[in-house]
Amino acid sequence: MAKKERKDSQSFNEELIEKAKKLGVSTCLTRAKEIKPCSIGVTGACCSLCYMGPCRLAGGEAQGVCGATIDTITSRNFARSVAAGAAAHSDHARDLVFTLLAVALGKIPGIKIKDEEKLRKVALDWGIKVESKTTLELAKEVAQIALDQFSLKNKELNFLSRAPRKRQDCWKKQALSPRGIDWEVAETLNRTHEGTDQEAESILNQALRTALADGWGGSMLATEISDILFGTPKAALSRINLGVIKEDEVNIVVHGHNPLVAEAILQVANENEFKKTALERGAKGINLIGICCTANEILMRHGIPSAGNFLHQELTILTGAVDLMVVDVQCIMQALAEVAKKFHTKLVTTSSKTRIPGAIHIEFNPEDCLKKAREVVELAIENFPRRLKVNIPSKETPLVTGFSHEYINFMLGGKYLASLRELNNSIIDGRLQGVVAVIGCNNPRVGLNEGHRYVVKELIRNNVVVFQTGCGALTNAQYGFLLPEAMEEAGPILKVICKSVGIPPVLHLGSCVNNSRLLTIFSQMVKDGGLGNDISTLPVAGICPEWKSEKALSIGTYLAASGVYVLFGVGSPVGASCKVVELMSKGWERKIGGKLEFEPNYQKIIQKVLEHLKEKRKALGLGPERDREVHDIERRRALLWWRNQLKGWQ
Ligand code: SF4
Ligand code: MSK
Repeated sequence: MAKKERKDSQSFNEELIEKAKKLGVSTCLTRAKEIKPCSIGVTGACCSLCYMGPCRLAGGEAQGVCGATIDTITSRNFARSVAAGAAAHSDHARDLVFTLLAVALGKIPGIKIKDEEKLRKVALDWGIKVESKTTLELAKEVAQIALDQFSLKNKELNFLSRAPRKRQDCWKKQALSPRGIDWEVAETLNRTHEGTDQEAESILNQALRTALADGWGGSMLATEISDILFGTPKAALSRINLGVIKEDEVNIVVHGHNPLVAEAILQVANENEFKKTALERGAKGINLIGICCTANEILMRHGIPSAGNFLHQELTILTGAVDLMVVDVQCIMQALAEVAKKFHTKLVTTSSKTRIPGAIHIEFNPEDCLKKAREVVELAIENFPRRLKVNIPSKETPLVTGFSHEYINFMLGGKYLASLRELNNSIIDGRLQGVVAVIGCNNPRVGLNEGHRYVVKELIRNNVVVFQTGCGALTNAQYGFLLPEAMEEAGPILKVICKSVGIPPVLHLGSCVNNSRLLTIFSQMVKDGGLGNDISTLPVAGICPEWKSEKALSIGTYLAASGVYVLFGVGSPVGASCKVVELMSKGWERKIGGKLEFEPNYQKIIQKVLEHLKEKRKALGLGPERDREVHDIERRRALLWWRNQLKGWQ
């Protein structure tokens, strides 16, 4: 299955790239070939922090005008990127907190809290008394405490208490426990200002603190509050690829990150009035489609199909069938406006934080989101008759999505025994070698998703269960890896597990901010027992094969700071400094149990990760896979039947 999808998926991308060339439109894929990366900046050796420079340090001994060394410059550049990534995730979270507050105060009558149980759980985790409080009262209290997380002064972030005790102690011992989210981001900018912190290790410590404020702060808040507001994902079937765009319907593509815009449009697009107007305009209906992480959010919660990943944003417009593309924040290419101009497509921005020249701006605020969503849908319907020639690749690939932390617990233990114990047991008895999170973006410099496809294929072949998020998940969904049928590419034991539980070998956990689900899952794996007393003792790892975003650097750093070995593909933004490379690898491993390395060779990434899982297993005394008999579901049923018969005879 996966093999067949792979070929088709590539071929129709190429078809549209050809179309772009004929129309004289450039895409990120063509621009990535034309623009070579700066050979000095690519390894972090360029400093532009002040106007005595920019200073480009080409040799190991060189210094900037201020005397800054290569170690200082690369660590400062890295820390600044982490701060930018943390700020992006956390500002996204802040917008959701304001949405929750607006709902709690009754300011958005059309939006209701979907997961009251999760609201109560978060409230209890935070020590809020839940008895005798209404849902809206609790929502207000949770929102207010969530807002405080951005500016905490003498307290640690609330969600740090989810981490295993040993991890919390490690952060305390190393003075890494983050304070308020905004505090850490602002302090990173100050420390890395020209003439401030000049010691690489100290600068990197601040990068760790800031990343932790993202993972256990901003990203976790964004995940939990989105679940409370819009529902905690459950397994669902959906589809992906450009073929989900429909020739005879009004196509609205939602792109970006904040789920509010997409949720509001989804809600109003189903109103009868709009369905009727769409019919009057000659369309059979209204088709909502996601791109990038907005796609992940609405795929996970509603099974809304996705046209693809980060690399597909320009290609969707090139089909000529997108009546309107609506964007909010992050990962939105400025080139979209130029591509849209060649077609009838309306490009709509919705956030004051992301204005694009040439786009129509319809600003969404929590209080008026449904009204603004109606304006967007109306505009899309109006635009439908203006379509010219369309060219929609016919291929679409089915997928299974919705593996929230809660759903994985339910899937493995049912409603009353929900836990990750079964996952731990499979690792303990050697059926599974471990768990690897494959995260992050697509990078057009890598070619058509070679990295994501290769690492996932190799991991499942080696009986490693894969959790995927972000655009990587959308990529491998296109290759059929998010389907139970992909078990045919898995190692024999993982295949049997997938067959008996009824899951794909690659589980889709959601968007970029949903990487915080990994922290919750890894913490629970420790608590559920048998795999040591810290995240750093688990046979787990993270791979970010095709990173491009500062957010990816923040994610990788918070996973490392939480005790995980993380490998990034593509290239190293700190490669200019051997000292910084060493500090982030062996140095962090000694200090915090996790480490971050950059390795452009995908075969080596897999070798290193498998070796790491083996070492972790050995340290736990688990050894290699046990020689045991594995049964598929039919054989298990037969055994159960015989056991019951025997009981009856005794
Ligand atoms: Fe150059 Fe120092 Fe200014 Fe950086 S901070 S640009 S190294 S003078
Ligand atoms: S959208 S940050 S390309 S995963 Fe979250 Fe995709 Fe990376 Fe953007």
